[in-house]
Amino acid sequence: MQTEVTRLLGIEYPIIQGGMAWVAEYHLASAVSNAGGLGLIGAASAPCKWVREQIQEAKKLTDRPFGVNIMLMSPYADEVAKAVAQEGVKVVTTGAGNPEKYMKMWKEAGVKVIPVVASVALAKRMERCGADAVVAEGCEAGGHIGENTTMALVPQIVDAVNIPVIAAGGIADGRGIAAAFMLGAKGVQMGTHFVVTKESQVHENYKDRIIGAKDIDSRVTGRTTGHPVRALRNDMTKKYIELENKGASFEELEELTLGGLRKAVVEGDVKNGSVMAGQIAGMVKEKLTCKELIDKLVSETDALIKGAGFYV
Ligand code: TUI
Repeated sequence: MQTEVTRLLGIEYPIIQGGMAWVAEYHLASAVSNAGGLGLIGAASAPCKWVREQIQEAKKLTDRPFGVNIMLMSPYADEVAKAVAQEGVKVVTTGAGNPEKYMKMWKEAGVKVIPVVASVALAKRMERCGADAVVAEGCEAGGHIGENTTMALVPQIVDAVNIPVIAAGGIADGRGIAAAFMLGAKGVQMGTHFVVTKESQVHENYKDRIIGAKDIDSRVTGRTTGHPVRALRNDMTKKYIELENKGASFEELEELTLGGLRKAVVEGDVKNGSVMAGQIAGMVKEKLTCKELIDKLVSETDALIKGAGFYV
């Protein structure tokens, strides 16, 4: 499975683990990198000190490349952006914004930069300012999302830029990876399936909620506030959507979700917390190790790409 993405990043398989807030910590990231993919530490809204410690711990557990995802709405984004360059992190991905102002610093430090984008316009802008690749994330994904589906977004971005495109959103098995390749992607990023891996440190209640989810179990909150977020339905999403339909203020809605992801990931409160997950949760049925998952993804994809069963 050598592609432009494996060559760019010096990894074995073009499979990137999403930089999920509260979920993507060093145990998970190093396990994914050791299994031949690219593990990411999700800086989310965490203080810079936490991110530095995570990077140092990951370095102890893997000699292979790993990356850091910078959530651009974080109050610590400026500090973390500098820290990753100083710590010699090989790859940075960004989410929930435009990372243009950090690009020069990262390129000078030799960091490979892969912004996550949800539109053709931002993909083109990222290519112009020196991005090495982009992740095109469709709205099947969990967490903060854009408007377009992966099926519609990926080929439009592939046509618009000359850098490699990595598909994300709605991918959980070899069929999804093979489909992404057919759309012109040179790699994939997956989140939800990695949440339930053995190395993932999230509360078992969160993992079990994903394993038990059906195809229609996710909801999007925050469409009215301009911050749409996909999570599995529960008391929180129900209340949120009711309030939204009543025209509640941004502050009222924020109060409902404040700390919600931590509540679900750390405390296991999957009723009142925010159980962010993609539409593909309904397909995730097993808690595998990262190596078992990646080996399974690679053999499923290989079988499809090499033609076995492709035309039957
Ligand atoms: O960033 C993500 N997913 C996330 S971030 C996150 S933390 C959070 N928690 C609660 C509320 C809000 C965020 C949870 N999940 N994915 C990458 C992504 N980026 N998806 C969509 C975008 C995006 C959207 C708009 C990127 C850029 C953009 O516009 C930037 C601009 O200036 O044009």
